[in-house]
Amino acid sequence: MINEKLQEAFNDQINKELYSEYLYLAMKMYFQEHNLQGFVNWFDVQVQEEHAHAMGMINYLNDRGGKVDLRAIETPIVEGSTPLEIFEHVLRHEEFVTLRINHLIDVAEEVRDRAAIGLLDWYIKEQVEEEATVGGVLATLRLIGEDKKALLMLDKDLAARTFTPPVIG
Ligand code: OFO
Repeated sequence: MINEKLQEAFNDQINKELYSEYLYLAMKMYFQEHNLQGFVNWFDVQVQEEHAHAMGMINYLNDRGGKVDLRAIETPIVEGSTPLEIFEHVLRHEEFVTLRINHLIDVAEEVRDRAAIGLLDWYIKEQVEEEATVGGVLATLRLIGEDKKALLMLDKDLAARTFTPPVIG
């Protein structure tokens, strides 16, 4: 059986992962409205990744005989009205998620749940990757500035991103 405090922390994080999915879906809609189909694809992959992150935690609670408590997902608010501002928001959001995963690790360590620590090790590495990927797009957007042609070239690049279901744990 899983410790109750850790179960609560997992349930809270499941909600945050589902919120991330919802937030990126809202951002995908922004790019859909602006007809930047490569960005649409990039966020579509992001949505699927966040869903997989939530499912990884749901499956873990199930495997440990825990109780999954699905809570209301907050309305996503997309901060910013340009691709650059939106990616700044994505980075802020991922940094926040990294903090929350670190908190979850603290709880797992406090209750000495080694299996959870092993699982969360995957999540913390994933956060390093997420922040690096987002930081890369953000750096390109800063270089692009107001150059519409360059923005369309980036859009083309982002169209190549594909989703590979992650092997979590
Ligand atoms: Fe689940 O990593 Fe982004 O939020």
